[in-house]
Amino acid sequence: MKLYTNAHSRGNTVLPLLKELEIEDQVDIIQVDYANLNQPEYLALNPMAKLPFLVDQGSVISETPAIFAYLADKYIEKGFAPTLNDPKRGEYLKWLFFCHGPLTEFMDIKSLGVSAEQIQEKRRSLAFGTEQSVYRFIQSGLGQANPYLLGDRISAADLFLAYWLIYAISFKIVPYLDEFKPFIQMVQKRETVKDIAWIQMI
Ligand SMILES: N[C@@H](CCC(=O)N[C@@H](CS)C(=O)NCC(=O)O)C(=O)O
Repeated sequence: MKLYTNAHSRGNTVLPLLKELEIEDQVDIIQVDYANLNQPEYLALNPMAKLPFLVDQGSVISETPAIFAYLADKYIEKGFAPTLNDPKRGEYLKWLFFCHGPLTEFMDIKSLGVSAEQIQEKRRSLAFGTEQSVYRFIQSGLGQANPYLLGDRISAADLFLAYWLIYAISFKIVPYLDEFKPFIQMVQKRETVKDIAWIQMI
């Protein structure tokens, strides 16, 4: 497999997953400058001209949560994804999709400086609804976490949510609410991320 990424890209979130799955030796890391993403060789792989993307046996997997889901399924024996017939799988997918959908939209809208009044006015068509509903959803999920989102085993969804929260909190898009702390601190203590500066920066 080849993972196309660079030091500034959200491809950084995939690197600890490779460690967690113990597959670092099976993935070549290809460094690509953002400035080169519009070259034909990269556009042929990802017409979005974005990083990261993973290539496995001729298939191109772009979109970070798709890479998470793909790798966790490919190495399902490592326990980072519930199996197909596990009822927890629906909740697992819910968290991956929530982070990539409503949470990402919310963060983009906030970082663009859209006012609370505009958000309120457009809330029915915005995927995240309101700021309050985003926090309520995460607080409720973490309130039921035991200690991970799906119970006593960590999954790729925990890693993905933790990265998004750490990123959003460090950029002051989201406040570091008390309800987030035990979960984030638990993920920060994992051996695979202890040397990753941006994950430890809050
Ligand atoms: N939806 C994509 C977004 C990827 C994305 O926005 N990547 C940024 C880096 S974090 C990028 O490649 N930016 C380079 C550019 O737009 O020139 C995902 O989740 O993987």
